[in-house]
Amino acid sequence: MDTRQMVDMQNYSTLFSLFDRYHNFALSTHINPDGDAIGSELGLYLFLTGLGKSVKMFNTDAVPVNYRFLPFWDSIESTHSVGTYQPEVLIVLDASTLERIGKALAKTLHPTHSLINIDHHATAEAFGDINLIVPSASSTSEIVYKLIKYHQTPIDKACALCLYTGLMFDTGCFRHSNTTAETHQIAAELIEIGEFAPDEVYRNVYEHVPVAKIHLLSEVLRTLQVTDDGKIASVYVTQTMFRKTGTTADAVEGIVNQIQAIAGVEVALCASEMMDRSTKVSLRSQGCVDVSQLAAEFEGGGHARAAGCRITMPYLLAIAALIQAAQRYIHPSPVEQGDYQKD
Ligand SMILES: [Mn+2]
Repeated sequence: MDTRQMVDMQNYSTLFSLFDRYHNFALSTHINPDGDAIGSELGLYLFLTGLGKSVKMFNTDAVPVNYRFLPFWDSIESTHSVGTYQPEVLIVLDASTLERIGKALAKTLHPTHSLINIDHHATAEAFGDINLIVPSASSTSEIVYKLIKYHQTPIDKACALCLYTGLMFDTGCFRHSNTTAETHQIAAELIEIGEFAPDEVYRNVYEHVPVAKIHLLSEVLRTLQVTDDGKIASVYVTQTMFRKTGTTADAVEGIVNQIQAIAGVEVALCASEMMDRSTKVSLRSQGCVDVSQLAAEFEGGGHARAAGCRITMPYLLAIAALIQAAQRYIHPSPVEQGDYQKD
């Protein structure tokens, strides 16, 4: 075991002592849950129930249809189900702030003893009593995988499928820069244990696209604009488009990745007009610009290559502000360049 593993081991051990001490656990994850959110939540649920714990899961938003092939997805309850229930330990997964689980849920769900935060976002806040934040991990599912390994508990079939799904999703099917030899090794082990067909997992997650989403995509692609230097591409989605195509905000997921694929584009952004006329923005980078910094300028966060923020401006103004800010990262002024070289 190397030094890094020793340090990890100590962090995980603090959690294990809570697993020994308490019996009632609740799990939650971020709003608009994605594959890693659901995968890590169900994976940890299966591990803890396997230890004989009483575990409840509460999410603000329903499990997206394409993750309903995962075991126990229908055990995830809504905010309304919390009532007066109080777990001894609340574990929040894949959420960089506590509010990311949803404001109402964050106000309703309180542990009597300990709040644990498990996350891999570089901008994660240490809002827990115990914070297992591992920015080097590809996904929260990978952290949960390691947690179970360090605990020396065998991973069961159902758990392997959930964690694999999270790992696959957050690495963009093993093509993003967070994909390493280790990610592939973990994936291989999970496939062996889970005895599932990886191509079926892929199809379940990505190839059940409702036709309404493709109609929305065609509307959105018509709004494509690329800056003169070819480095910033943007699209937007309006409430009118949602109404016209019969879709909701969750149909926007993935569109920004298509914009990012344009040759020469460094920063891609997809802006969604929200009901309250504020703008939700997804940002992607090819690597030169750290979009988590760009998002942070607008009180958002995320990863260097994938981030997001919400701006209280109409979408066209929000896009203009973001493009202006992004230009500074792509073409730093001589002063900023000087500062940069000093570091
Ligand atoms: Mn994640």
